[in-house]
Amino acid sequence: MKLDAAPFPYDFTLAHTALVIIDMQRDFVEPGGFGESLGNDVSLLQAIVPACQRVLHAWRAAGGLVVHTRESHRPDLSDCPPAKRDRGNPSLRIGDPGPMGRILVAGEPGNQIIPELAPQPGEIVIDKPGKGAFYATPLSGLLRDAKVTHLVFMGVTTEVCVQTSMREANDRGYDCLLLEDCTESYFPHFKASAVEMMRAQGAIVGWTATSEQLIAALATDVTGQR
Ligand code: C5J
Repeated sequence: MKLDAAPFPYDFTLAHTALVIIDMQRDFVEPGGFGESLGNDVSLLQAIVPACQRVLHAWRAAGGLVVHTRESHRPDLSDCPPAKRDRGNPSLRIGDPGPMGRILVAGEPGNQIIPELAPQPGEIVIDKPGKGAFYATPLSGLLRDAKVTHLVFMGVTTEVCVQTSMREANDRGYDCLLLEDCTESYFPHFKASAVEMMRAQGAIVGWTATSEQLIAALATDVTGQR
């Protein structure tokens, strides 16, 4: 399949590509979670949910592999370095009780993926203690076993966990595509810069395209009209 991506076409086969959805959790997207405790306007992130849903439905219908990630810590916070918990001056810190349970702690309501994008049985769910999806997680081995060589990214936030995960993947040899309208930041100018820098210098980190482009390519492939 060939996508008319930037800065040049992105070639991939569904059998060797995973859709990676980064941290579309209630803690980041809904009021009362970690994102809002840091002083952010979460409505910016909510705006991408319909486009993410359209991609997820199309990807599932085409039979593609789906990976969801959650930024998530053990209840005893043994995987949360003090440097991460103690930094800054948020109204709630990681592990503190908030309106949706303990902030960024596994199993708490706020740590779950938003219902609109909830994982289905058989999809991979990665709990990650860092920003990147590969750091201290089993993701590399799972992708190797599934013979995945290409990753299509969406999720939040563009310049933090999405960008870190895409850079980690790029260094591990994956061809990465970012769906521009399926990723968002609390800071629109950070999103714009991150998207631009990832596809710069001949796709130095990866490619970018829109959800419509991907969905159109999937539809073409499913009907065999390549
Ligand atoms: C942040 C993330 N922003 N998922 N996490 O701390 O981008």
